[in-house]
Amino acid sequence: MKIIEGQLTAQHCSFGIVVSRFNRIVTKNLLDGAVDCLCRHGAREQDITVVHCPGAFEIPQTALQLAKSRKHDAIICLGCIIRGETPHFEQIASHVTRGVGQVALDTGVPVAFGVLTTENLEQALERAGSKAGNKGWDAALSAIELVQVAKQLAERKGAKD
Ligand code: INI
Repeated sequence: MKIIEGQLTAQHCSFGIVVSRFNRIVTKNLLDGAVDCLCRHGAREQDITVVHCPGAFEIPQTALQLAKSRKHDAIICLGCIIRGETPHFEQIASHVTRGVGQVALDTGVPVAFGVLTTENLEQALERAGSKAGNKGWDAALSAIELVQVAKQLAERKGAKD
């Protein structure tokens, strides 16, 4: 039986992070968490590129450009959509979810999803570095795992089992 599993090391890997400014009080914590996770797993700060975009709606288009640059082993998408009084919450949430997934499938670059969708600001803050952990940190860890799996699959390609 062959088992392929990504090691949790970010050494010698390059990451692009797309983070939206809307609900910045939350997204800055997601960004801090993601960078902390990458560095704790061996990434160097100079191998991390952070791109800011206005809101969650713009995350997929920004991530697509970053992925197409082929400069990063993985992209991490961070944002925060709060239902609150936002009538188009569902539309933005489904657009960003589908769009980010599409970037990964269209480019083949691993993309991790760290976009919060919550009912209110309190829930969002809980998921951005307080009692419910930090979803930016979690997304970065997924990105590391995806990079390592992708590397193993690429090495295996062409080699006889
Ligand atoms: N963008 C968010 O990232 N989160 C939100 O909660 C949000 N709300 O509530 O509207 C939001 N809207 C802005 C949107 O993402 C775009 O930036 C804007 O429509 C300009 O294209």
